[in-house]
Amino acid sequence: MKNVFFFLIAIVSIGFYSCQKEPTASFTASKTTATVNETISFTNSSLEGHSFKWEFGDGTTSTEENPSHAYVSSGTYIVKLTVYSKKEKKSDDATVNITVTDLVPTKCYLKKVTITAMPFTDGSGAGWDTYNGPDVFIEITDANNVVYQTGTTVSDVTSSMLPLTWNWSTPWQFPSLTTNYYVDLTDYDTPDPNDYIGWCGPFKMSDYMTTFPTTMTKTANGITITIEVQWGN
Ligand SMILES: [Ca+2]
Ligand SMILES: [Ca+2]
Repeated sequence: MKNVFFFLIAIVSIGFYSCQKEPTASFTASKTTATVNETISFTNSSLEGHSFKWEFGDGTTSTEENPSHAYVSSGTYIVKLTVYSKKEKKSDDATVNITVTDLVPTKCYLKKVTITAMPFTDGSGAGWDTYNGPDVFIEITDANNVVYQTGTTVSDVTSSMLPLTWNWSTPWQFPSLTTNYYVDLTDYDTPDPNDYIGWCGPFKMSDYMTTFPTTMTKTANGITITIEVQWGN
């Protein structure tokens, strides 16, 4: 009698067990390397899954069967899918590593030009303005003297007024990343004649496209200029 009882328990257990099929977790990602904010789709290929829990490795989760996700910062993330049987009696999980990199900038914008040094006399030792300091304005030019941008004039500049800054409230996009741009300084006085003080540069953005700095400094013709840029796409 005792044996029959245990036999019945065993039958019931096997019956119950066989109702609870073992889930097997598996999935694929549309890409395992992505850039920031790029959407990655996940395709669930799990077997006998009744419900799903996705952990994207950045603190976010989903219970969708086939979710998609985008990462807001670079890094390596482990995506974990946990698959549950009915009533979550059994589970299995699978993981995939996703590497997220920052988007490489393809555009550059000028935000600010700062003059930290400039000559106050010409080659003959004469001042730019007979009466007082030079009235300085800047132009962004190229090697062919095409003028792309012109900064407002700062009157009667003296050395104690340095550094002089020009800001672009709307950053100006460099039309080409491989062109040498220059900052030209001119003294614009009346009635004293206008004088070309000199150029500083060149600034060629492609020279900076491995480290993507936001400031670059050049010295030429006694002029030292720092430009501030913004990278974008
Ligand atoms: Ca002058
Ligand atoms: Ca002046």
